[in-house]
Amino acid sequence: MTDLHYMQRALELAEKGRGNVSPNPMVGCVLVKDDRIIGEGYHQKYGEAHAEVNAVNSVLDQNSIIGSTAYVTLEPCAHFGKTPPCANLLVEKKVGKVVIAAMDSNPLVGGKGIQILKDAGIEVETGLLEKEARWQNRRFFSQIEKNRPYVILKWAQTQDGFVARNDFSSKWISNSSSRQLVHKWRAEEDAILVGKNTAKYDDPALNVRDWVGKNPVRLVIDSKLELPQDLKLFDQAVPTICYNTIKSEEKGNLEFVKFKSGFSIQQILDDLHKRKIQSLIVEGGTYLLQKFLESELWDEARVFTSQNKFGEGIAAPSITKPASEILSIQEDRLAIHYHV
Ligand code: AOF
Ligand code: ZN
Repeated sequence: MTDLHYMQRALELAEKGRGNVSPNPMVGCVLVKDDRIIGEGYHQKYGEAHAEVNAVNSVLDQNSIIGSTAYVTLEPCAHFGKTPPCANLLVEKKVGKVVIAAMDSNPLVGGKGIQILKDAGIEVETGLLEKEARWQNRRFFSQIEKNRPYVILKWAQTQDGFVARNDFSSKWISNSSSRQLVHKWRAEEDAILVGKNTAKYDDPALNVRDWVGKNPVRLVIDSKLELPQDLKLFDQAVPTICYNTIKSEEKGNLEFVKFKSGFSIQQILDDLHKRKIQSLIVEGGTYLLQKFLESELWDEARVFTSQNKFGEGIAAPSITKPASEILSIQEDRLAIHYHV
């Protein structure tokens, strides 16, 4: 078996932590001796043991760890946090070599974990499947490197580039399977945001109904507090924040947050960052999506394009800068484009 194979396994293990470890990263670890896996582990739950600890604990004959190779998807930690440093554990256990996929940009760890290993004479290799590891933890890395949540923009448009008719109706752009996929996406993110017109004309519940998963925190921008309070968004069934310029107030599950002068995308992202919200999906409308695109404060756009045409209506947002990587997936009759 190759190094690649073992790191792939470590990534697979890390994936098992998805949904249970945020805002910490998903991490997987595989211990290999004489080309056999002698132990494996992953970070299972926020605040609990790190991947390396679980991998070490899974080994029956602890002596066999001496001289083994550890494959970890993230640089082993160097700090006394909720658990003692994993780099020290690997040194104590006399691991012979450590292969790391991604460096940890957490200032508590960045480079220090590797230094501890190297100082103890352990061979260290970095960068194997780094791109995959960074993608897996892209929400964690955004939080720690950009000080803002990972931002996903989502909209549905007709083939001729409209998100709605002039009366704001949007029937027949999305279908039941794309709507179900959107519910899956909602369950994967910490927060969901819409602008005032979308809240008013669509009256969306912004929850997860067609998928099993947790509801994201709902966010709406209503600068002058003009939205009717009987909208589904305000039903207090899910924690909800209404950004405005009038008042700050908490009412059960509904919180009003006042911004002094209008609002900016950056202000909202700063507020979410403070709340340790790692990811945000923006579901419209065009004006708000366009603001995100123009400010370049976004990471992914997921665009459904239907086969029908409206001829006229409300124009879809447009991605001005060419995306560095475009993945196109056919989903039923809709093309989903991920611009990364
Ligand atoms: C994890 N799981 O498997 C690894 C982590 O809050 P603490 O004390 O658990 O420390 C969290 C930091 O530890 C995290 O931000 C990351 O930098 C580092 N590595 N964290 O939760 C793990 N290996
Ligand atoms: Zn650790």
